[in-house]
Amino acid sequence: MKRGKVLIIGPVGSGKSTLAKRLLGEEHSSAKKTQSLEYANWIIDSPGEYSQNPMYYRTLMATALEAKVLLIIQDATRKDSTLPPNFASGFPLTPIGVITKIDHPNADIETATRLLRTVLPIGDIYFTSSVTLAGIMELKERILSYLS
Ligand SMILES: Nc1nc2c(ncn2[C@@H]2O[C@H](COP(=O)(O)OP(=O)(O)OP(=O)(O)O)[C@@H](O)[C@H]2O)c(=O)[nH]1
Ligand SMILES: [Mg+2]
Repeated sequence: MKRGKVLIIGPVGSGKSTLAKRLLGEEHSSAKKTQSLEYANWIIDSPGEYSQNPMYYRTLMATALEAKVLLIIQDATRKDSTLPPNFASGFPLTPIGVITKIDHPNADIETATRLLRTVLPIGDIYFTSSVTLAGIMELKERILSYLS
């Protein structure tokens, strides 16, 4: 059976592509800047600009038609959220929140959770590090349970 896909959104540099690699089992490789939608196996990775400029929201919406799950990324080191309140509910997908870079010395998980909750009022939030791999397996299992 053909598997559904997960669409990953979030601002520039928030760790989307690195997370995508970890989810696909690449434990050490690092990511180059994402210039366009990138399809790899069951993941659709988006450039951070698409989550920072409303001009691209239509593209994200159209791409969502190919996906089943929406992964919304909040960088634990950021003090702002680039997406509008309740953005997740505009997508006909199962949303999952992910707070990345929890290993980082500047990570502020409480603030990140509060920011992510404005975009995703309900739904699971996972806490991950692409450095220590914390939370990656749990997140992967949850995503795959929705995609199969
Ligand atoms: N400390 C730490 N750094 C991370 C983590 N994940 C990603 N990074 C770093 O964050 C930077 C940006 O990572 P990317 O995965 O390219 O970010 P992105 O969201 O794909 O960025 P765009 O493609 O520009 O939208 C890189 O320098 C990564 O090494 C993490 O879990 N912990
Ligand atoms: Mg990227």
